[in-house]
Amino acid sequence: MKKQFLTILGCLAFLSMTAQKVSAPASYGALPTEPQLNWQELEQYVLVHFTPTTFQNKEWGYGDADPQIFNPTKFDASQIVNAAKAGGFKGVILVAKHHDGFCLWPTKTTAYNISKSPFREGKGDMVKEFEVATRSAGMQFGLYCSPWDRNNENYGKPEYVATYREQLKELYSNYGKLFITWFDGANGGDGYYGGKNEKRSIDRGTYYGWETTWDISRKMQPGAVIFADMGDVRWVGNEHGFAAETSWATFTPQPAKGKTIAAPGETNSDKAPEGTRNGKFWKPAECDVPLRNGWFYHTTDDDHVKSVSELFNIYIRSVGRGGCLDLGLSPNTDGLLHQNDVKALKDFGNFLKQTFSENFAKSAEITASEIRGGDNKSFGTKNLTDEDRYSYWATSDDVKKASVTLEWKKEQTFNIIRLRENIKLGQRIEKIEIDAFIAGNWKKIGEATSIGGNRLVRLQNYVSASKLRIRIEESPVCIALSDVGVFKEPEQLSLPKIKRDKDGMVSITTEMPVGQIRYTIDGTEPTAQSPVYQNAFSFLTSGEVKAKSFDTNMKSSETVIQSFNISKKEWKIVSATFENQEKGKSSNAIDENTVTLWSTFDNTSTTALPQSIVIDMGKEVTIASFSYLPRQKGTEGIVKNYEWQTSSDNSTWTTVAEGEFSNIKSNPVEQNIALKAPVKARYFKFIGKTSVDGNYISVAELGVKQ
Ligand code: FUL
Repeated sequence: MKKQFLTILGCLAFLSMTAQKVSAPASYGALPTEPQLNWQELEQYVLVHFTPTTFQNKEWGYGDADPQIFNPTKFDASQIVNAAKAGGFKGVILVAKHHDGFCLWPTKTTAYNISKSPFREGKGDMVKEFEVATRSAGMQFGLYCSPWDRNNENYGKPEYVATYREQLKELYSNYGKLFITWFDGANGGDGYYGGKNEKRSIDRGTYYGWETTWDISRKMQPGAVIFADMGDVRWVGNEHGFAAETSWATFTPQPAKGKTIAAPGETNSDKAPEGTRNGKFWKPAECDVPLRNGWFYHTTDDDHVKSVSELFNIYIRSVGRGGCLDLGLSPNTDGLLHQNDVKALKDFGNFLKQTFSENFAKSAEITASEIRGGDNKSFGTKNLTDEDRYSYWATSDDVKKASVTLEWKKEQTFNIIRLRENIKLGQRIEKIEIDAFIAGNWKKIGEATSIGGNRLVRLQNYVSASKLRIRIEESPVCIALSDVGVFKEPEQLSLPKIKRDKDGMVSITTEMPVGQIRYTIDGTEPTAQSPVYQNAFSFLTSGEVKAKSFDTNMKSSETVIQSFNISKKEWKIVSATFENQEKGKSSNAIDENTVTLWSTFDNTSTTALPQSIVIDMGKEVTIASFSYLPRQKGTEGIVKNYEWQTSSDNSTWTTVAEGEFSNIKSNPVEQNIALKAPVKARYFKFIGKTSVDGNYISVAELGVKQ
């Protein structure tokens, strides 16, 4: 008995010794919380914008819409949610209140809410309907409640902050467990404000008392991450959905230029795409981007739904760089997603499935140059393919450079390599290189910097090899890699690129040779019967050119659609309030080149806004809409409040459009402003009344559609 007891004791001592020998590596730097880990695992979710603003065909409601216009007679939350699910998205964030202030739930805090609309005869709760649809699809739910409220009469006063906090409390009490609570950076400015129609400026750093406000979130929704410029998950700094090639999950937020506190809307976002190596906090990037041009539905964008290639490119630059992809969905006035959006999501989801269904790493024999503890038990390479993000291959404390080699019995063809660290131990690896064993030699085929929770290295071409080696070249501490994946994305035909020059000549090319390109100019979908593209052709009107590549078996690519304004071949500048040859001459505004600018910037100038430019179109044109393309790099001089005037003689002018380009600073896409009724004119004047940045204006291109 005694002997047996001693043997057991001996075994236990031995086990504890070996366990000690292979203790886990110490963690490194800032670490993620449980809600951040949950967020990381979701990888992709959607953000739904649907308020009276949809019915006003705007991007930012002013706060003055009559609730009666909110009448989506066919609304079906599950149609929207299930379309997102088909796209591979695992969560839904609903904008419960946007900047227009209209609450999609029957709140007690303001009369400006869904109960005053015809929706479900005033008895509806759209937040609930979305929540139920989301949970029945097996997805997680999140909410966006805009801090800025252009309807509330108290906005700008302390009373509003109290109201806002009450709104959050209602949302946190009645819609179950949330995975995210989203705080937008746009706040303060002009609005309806209970009929006052004025500008209300706030101090973004202090007005909302963010610490106190976020305490409510933390207490009532402890499982939710806070999204904000400097929240638990940071805004990536653009609305293209792109993190930088090197993107750290850690970040030390800095206040915006001239400010002392980093707050939503006032954090320096220059460094947000990259994050901060060894930053103070774990704040990975959320990459938000709408499926269409804007966040709200506009009929004119029905043909501007992102293609599978565009979406996959975004996926690689967001999810593939350790961030999450937050894709904007915009139901139409019926309350449904348009069929083009549904199709794009389904095709994207299928593409993801095809790409990631087979992980070639699973059939490889994987060896490592060194293993913590010396054997394959606790920290061995088997952990690299078990789909568990937190089991991992590790090296001994002093081994900071190491490699893993994957070997197959026969050659494999692939183009995507996935790497994940066990981020519970922090973000460790700083640089890796990838080699393939091709024709008897090791050849370097790729490299990457930040790894973190998920890193996808997409090779330019497919590689066929029997061995693949990942070399970890730089890491301040030992390695804790949880995943190696090897995948092949489905082969795709090279897509057509459609361009038009200043003379109105359209050319269509592909990067790689294809069988043929077929195209249409009447808005219809190109088919195998459409004209074959041979030479550049003249296209002087506004409209769409659509093209598809075909291979020799007549298998076709996705359709590429290029919208054109009317050709500017005959256009001339009549006058511009300011000419600056060096910083950007006025003719740049009509040169069909989206990079060159007309800019009124001049250090010595005292010229004040508004400023304008007059254009002679050479003949009378029937104008249905105007367009303004802001600069694509930088924000200086981007016009916020605009006016267009027309004239037939360059002397009598009529104002035909005026308003604000909402959200243009964060999402600088072409702004198309439809006129109430078509106008005939030979001359037009574009007036920039205010700018989002600086006391001057800049224009990349001006356009007209018939
Ligand atoms: C922006 C907002 O101003 C837009 O309207 C939209 O809600 C987007 C997701 O965030 O900053």
